[in-house]
Amino acid sequence: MTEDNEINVKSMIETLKKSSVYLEVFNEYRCAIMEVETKLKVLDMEMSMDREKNPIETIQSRLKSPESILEKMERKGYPLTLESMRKNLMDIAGIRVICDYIDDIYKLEKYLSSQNDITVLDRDDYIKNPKVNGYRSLHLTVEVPIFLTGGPRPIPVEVQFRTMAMDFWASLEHKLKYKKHISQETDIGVRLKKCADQAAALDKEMMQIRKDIDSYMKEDE
Ligand code: 0O2
Repeated sequence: MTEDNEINVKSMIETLKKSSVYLEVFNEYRCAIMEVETKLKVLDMEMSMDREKNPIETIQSRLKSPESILEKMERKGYPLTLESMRKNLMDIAGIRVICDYIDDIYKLEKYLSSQNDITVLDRDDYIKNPKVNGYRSLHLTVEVPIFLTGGPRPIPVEVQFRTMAMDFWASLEHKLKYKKHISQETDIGVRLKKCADQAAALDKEMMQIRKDIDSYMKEDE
């Protein structure tokens, strides 16, 4: 890309950010994030009654930036129109749910997916099937209606469920490898994968310790 083109794209993005269409569309995705976040917080509160401990450690949300939207649409070869963005990009609204234990992830997924107004569009279980680099998370794309003055509008939201150990690894790996093309076969790739496997072993052991403590407490009652 020449410098001229770069300036063009940047100014186009800046103009777009100020347009009413942009604000309207992005507000819809913001509302969808609020809807799903509320559902997760309600589940977290209810599930905490059983165990005296909330299953969710933190919830983070983000709207994909226009720069990142443009990059993804160009990379995937999608037409650069609003209609195509709505149809093809499922991760404009993104929520990351950090849980204590792996079994909490699957419970939350089950309770969220079974709600009447939620439609699961896609599911990638990178916990049962980690990526070759060791990345683990459960990705769920759900569609949720937002209720506007003109009626309901279904909006997709990508929800990533992770444990704290998975998040620790993914956050550092993202920072370490960001914009660097480090192949999986290199020493760095192999060592990062080893760290991901160690984090997974830690998750498994912590969950087992929690289960052992639970059964010990039951025996004691
Ligand atoms: P951001 O800012 O988090 O959105 P894509 O990769 O986006 O072209 P797809 O199918 O949506 O296509 O990708 P995928 O791999 O199912 O999920 C993409 C998101 O998952 C990434 O978003 C990351 O948040 C996370 N992710 C996936 N793989 C890895 C990985 O190997 N390492 C880390 N650290 N995170 C991963 P983006 O696009 O990075 O940006």
